Parts: sequence; structure tokens; C-alpha cells
Amino acid sequence: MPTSISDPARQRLKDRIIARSLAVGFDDIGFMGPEGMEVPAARLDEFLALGRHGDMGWLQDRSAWRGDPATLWPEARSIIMLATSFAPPVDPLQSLARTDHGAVSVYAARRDYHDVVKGRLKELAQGLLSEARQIGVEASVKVFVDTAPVMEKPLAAKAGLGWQGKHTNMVSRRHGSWTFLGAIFTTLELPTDPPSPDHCGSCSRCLDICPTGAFPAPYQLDATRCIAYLTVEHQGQIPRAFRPAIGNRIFGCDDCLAVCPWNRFAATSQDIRLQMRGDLQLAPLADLLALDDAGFRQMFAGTPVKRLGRDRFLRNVLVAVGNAGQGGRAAPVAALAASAAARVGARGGGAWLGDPGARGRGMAVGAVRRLACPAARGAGRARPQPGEADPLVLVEWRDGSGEAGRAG
Ligand code: B12
Ligand code: SF4
Ligand code: SF4
Repeated sequence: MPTSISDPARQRLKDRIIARSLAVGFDDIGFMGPEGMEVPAARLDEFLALGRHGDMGWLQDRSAWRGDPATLWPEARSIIMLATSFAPPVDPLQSLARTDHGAVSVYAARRDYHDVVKGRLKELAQGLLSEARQIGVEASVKVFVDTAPVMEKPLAAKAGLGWQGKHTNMVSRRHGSWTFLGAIFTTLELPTDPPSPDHCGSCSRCLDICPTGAFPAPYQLDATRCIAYLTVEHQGQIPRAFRPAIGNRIFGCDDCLAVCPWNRFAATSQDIRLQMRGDLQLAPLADLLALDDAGFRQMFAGTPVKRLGRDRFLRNVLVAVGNAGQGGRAAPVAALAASAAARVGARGGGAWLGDPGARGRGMAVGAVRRLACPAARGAGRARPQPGEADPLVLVEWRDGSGEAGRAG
């Protein structure tokens, strides 16, 4: 229900909410009304019509809600957008040179932000309700982070937290490209903030660095070409054309975010609940290959990586293994090759070509063919294992035959 309070009381309430947001751990906050989202809604429709969402069918499922907060919750009168910095202590692009290690993107090599941000949103929403009650007003709230049908980036831009950069993520003058977003919808009518202007200017660093050419135009992303989609959201095999460009990125990609010049104003995140874990961010590929299902779950417990499941994780690791052989770093690749030699042809858990998961088994075909290892190359020239019936795997044997022996 819309509530009736005086303008000065509304402003005081807003000030109290701002103070509480900082106290619970948010780094920035902005306020907006739920109307005026027609342009982002039309762009979402265009993105979907062009099929740029790939197999993220959930983006299409409730697109009317996603494009219009007033349809999602007609009683909402204000939207409070919150940002949490996850600025890394070192440039994550340095990890890309360690081709015998798997690089997990900055947002994922730590506790799952969904849990941390949602906890804080709930705490702040409770605080808002209690502040409102103290002035005799009853209100309702809903909190959203990431998975709800809400377009968080254009909302954050409208609430003045920053602007949607040419890489399509929200950029903040204070925190650069490194922020997680979250939203509180409320029936309270609160004073709004002006939207932030675009400060990209003539810069095109994010567009130029993208390894897979995922930006058809500035401010537009074709998700089906983005490494974050291919390694995190995509269910099937990773298309052959993108495998070399993926390098050693085994979960997500930071390139377009990392080169943004506005990051120079971002202080390293001090958030103790979101501290980065170096052991996850860059781990030896040989160790990752040795993980069985239990080992995978244990290593990535509580992080976004765990949701991928060991089957797709192995798929990604094997793409990186295939690429490691191309880099010419003899010693590290020799270690991987030894690991390959031990696994090629074996059956059961931990064995590449005999892996119980079809995605792992299929990707293993390409990996052993590209690794600079005679044993692996021998197996790569061989035939599918007796009894192999999975079409995903058979297609890898059939279509990738030209890759045999190419490496080294
Ligand atoms: C789907 C999704 C993805 C998909 C698609 C990304 C995308 N850009 O759409 C994939 C899997 C690729 C992805 C990747 C990443 N994601 Co993501 N993702 C989402 C999610 C769930 C929905 C985004 C969405 O609505 N996409 C649909 C498109 C149509 O929306 P859009 O990008 O806003 O589209 C705008 C532009 O294209 C622009 N536009 C289009 N045409 C034109 C033309 C002109 C002239 C102009 C000016 C503009 C313009 O207008 C559109 C509407 O605003 C949000 C959470 C949420 N609920 O909002 C997180 C979210 C966007 N992701 C996030 C993050 C951190 C990432 C990664 C950095 C993770 C990583 N390191 O791997 C990468 C970044 C890749 C990138 N460059 O975008 C954060 C971004 C935070 C921020 N500060 O912006 C979010 C908000 C999650 C969160 N709660 O923090 N993600
Ligand atoms: S996350 Fe990586 S692959 Fe995706 S658009 Fe950015 S640079 Fe390109
Ligand atoms: S890298 Fe440049 S173009 Fe890309 S978002 Fe940052 S300022 Fe904008």
C-alpha cells in the first residue's frame, strides 16, 4: 500500500536507510521509482529476439517482469539499489600467462556472493521496516539478487550508482567495474536520486580486449560468444571455434572488467565475508584433473563454482588442458602430459577418455589431441572406446579428427 508521510520525514527515513546500508556492509546505495524502464525492456526484447541469450531460457521465461518492475510487483513505489565492491588485490589478467593453471574469475574465487549479498539485503530490509514502524508507517519489502527476473544493471544506473559501460556491466566512478548488485523493492515512497551520466567517452578498451569478439557493438553483448556464458551457463559442449580463445579460463572471464580505466579509483575490497581465495583463483590443472566428484565438491564448497557440477567443471578444465599444450611452456606442460599419459585409455573416475560424464569424455578427445604429449596424441589418433554410444562424445571423435597430432 502506498503510504502517506511528509517530505522531510521521507528524507530522514532515506538518510537512516543509507546509514544502515553502510553498517551492514554495502559500499553504495541509490534510490529510484519503479517506472521508466521502457528502453531497457525494449533492448531486452531485442537481445532475446536475436538469440543472444543462448540456452539461458530463464531470461526469456519471465521477460515481461524482467523488463518492468511495476509488472513484477505493482505495489512497489521505490527501488533501492545496492552495490558491493569485489575489487581484487592484484590484476587478474596476470593469471592468464600461467597456462598450466586454471584461472577462476575474480567474482567466483570466493564465497558465493548470492549468499552474502542476500543476507545483507534481508538485514537492511528488516532495518527499513523497523525505521518505518518507528514513524508509524507499515510497509512491505522484497529483496532480489541476480537470480530474480529483474534487470539489475539498468536499475542501478537509473538509481545513480553508475552507468552501463560499453562492456554492458555497471561502472561506478568510485568502485570501477568491480561491483555486485542487489535490489530492495518497497511499498514506501522514498526520494529518488538522479541517474548517473555515461563516462565511457572515446574509450574502447573493454571491446578491444575481448578474446572471443562477444561485443557486436558498443553496449551490446552476444552472450553466446562470451567466455562467462560458455564456461558457466552453457550446458553442452563448448563449441570448437571458441576453445583456443578460452585459454586457461575455467570459470568466468574478467578481461573486459579488468581493463576498465575507472578501476584505478577502486580500493581493494576489504569485505571479510568476500575475501578472495588464491588457492581457488589459480590452481594447477593437473590437480584439478585429479578431482573426483567428492573432491570437487569439497574444494569449491560455498562458492559459485560448485553449482557448475563436476561434469561441466571437468569439461572446462579439459579445454584449458588442450590449450596448455599450445603455449610452448615445456616444463609445466610436461607435468600435464605425464598426468595425461597416466589417464589416457583408463576407465572410471578420474580417467579422461573413460570419464563417466559425457561432457568430460567428449572434451577429453579434443584435449588429448591438442596436448604436446606422445601418449596423449597416440590416443587422440585412436578410435572411440568400445561401447561409446553418447552422441556428444562421438561427434568429438568425428569432427575433431583434424586436430590429432597438431600440438607440439
Ligand atoms: C544473464 C547474465 C549474464 C550473462 C549475460 C550478460 C549480459 N551482459 O547480459 C552472462 C553469463 C554472459 C554473464 C556474464 C557476466 N556477468 Co552476469 N548477469 C546476468 C544477469 C542474471 C542478467 C543480465 C541481463 O538482464 N541480461 C540481458 C541484457 C539484455 O541486459 P543488459 O546487459 O542490461 O543489456 C543492456 C545493454 O545491452 C544495453 N543496450 C543494448 N543495446 C544498446 C544500444 C545502445 C545504443 C545503448 C546505449 C545500450 C544498449 O541496454 C540493455 C538494457 O539495459 C545479471 C543479474 C540480473 N538479474 O540483472 C548478472 C550480472 C549482470 N552479472 C554480473 C557479473 C559480475 C558478470 C561477469 C562479470 C561474471 C564473470 N566475471 O564472469 C560477466 C560479465 C560479462 C559481460 N561483459 O557482461 C553482475 C554485474 C554487476 C555490475 N556491476 O554490472 C550482475 C548484475 C549480477 C549481480 N547481481 O551482481 N552474466
Ligand atoms: S567476460 Fe570475457 S569473453 Fe565475456 S565479454 Fe567480457 S572479455 Fe569478452
Ligand atoms: S573499459 Fe572504457 S569503454 Fe569499457 S566500460 Fe570501462 S570506460 Fe567504458
